[in-house]
Amino acid sequence: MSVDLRISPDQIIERYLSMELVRVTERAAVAAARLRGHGDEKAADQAAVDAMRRELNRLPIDGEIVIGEGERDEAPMLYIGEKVGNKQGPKVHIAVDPLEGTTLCAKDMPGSIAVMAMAGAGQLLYAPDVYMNKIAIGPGYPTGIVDLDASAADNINALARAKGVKPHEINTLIMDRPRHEKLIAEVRKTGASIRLITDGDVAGVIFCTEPEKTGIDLYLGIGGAPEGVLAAAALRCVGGQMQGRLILDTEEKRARAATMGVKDPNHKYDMAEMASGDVIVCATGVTDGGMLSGVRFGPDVIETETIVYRSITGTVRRIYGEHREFSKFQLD
Ligand code: VTB
Repeated sequence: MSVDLRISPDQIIERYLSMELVRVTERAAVAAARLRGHGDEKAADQAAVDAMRRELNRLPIDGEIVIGEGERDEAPMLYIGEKVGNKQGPKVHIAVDPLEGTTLCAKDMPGSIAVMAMAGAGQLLYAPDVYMNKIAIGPGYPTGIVDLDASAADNINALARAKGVKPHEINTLIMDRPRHEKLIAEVRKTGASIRLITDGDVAGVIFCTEPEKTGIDLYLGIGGAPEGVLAAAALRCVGGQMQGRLILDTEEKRARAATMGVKDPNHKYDMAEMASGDVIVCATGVTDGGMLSGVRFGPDVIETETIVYRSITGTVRRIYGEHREFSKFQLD
């Protein structure tokens, strides 16, 4: 009996590539985790970048990095615009953060991950490496219930009403940065709680998708734009709402953004403008965190935990890997 294993072109990204992406973030996570707790952010990041790039270049794709380690002149690898893959496959755009939370990894603190997103060409925002002001909530709320341009108090009150709770029962997540002093004071006035995180706002935004589990209803504040696009891609897969605005506060940044196709420097991007079409997002834990367990190194087995999101079906898969052939990680 012969079995027809052909996959229709529109299913190539998901059916064929999602497992390949798992390998990519697994490799990056294991490489970074080897340097976990060694106090060297740069080395851990470099290890993750090398491993991720190596794996990406094996994939049957004609890929281009649209969110990466930086712009061409500042990042030798996985820079924005770099072509990856063996060129024998679909044209795809890729957003990567080989080690999201380098400091968390260097200090062996919770929450560092290796993360990437893949979509058809033109479906992920081509964003420069600048800051982004972001707001995000999980699924189940009317569209537009929160807005980046509304005050924190208005957003918290609207969300509380929609959730049927008091404002002090709303839990927010904000990055612990001096730039958020005013925002934090505003949120405190409403009575809402704040989880302050030191790094890792991709996961911070994703936490909003499962408030019962994570305790987080609302993400607020300014983080990296690359992390914003990756988070928007994940949120698109499981539902939720997100808006982001690039912070282009100098002529130089506006010019850089313009070369990447940003027409209006003040544009408020919604989730679908940051990630559209059939998107796959894949993340592997480096250190233990609320979303994923970190890599475990045993004498004979390396264990990994990876989450894979797909936008068209909303499927979320958790993949626990037990790796027995260490040579594939090229650790020495
Ligand atoms: C974040 C966070 C990262 O950078 O977006 C943040 O997700 C923003 O920049 O883990 P600052 O650190 O300058 O505030 C990280 O903390 C590190 O890349």
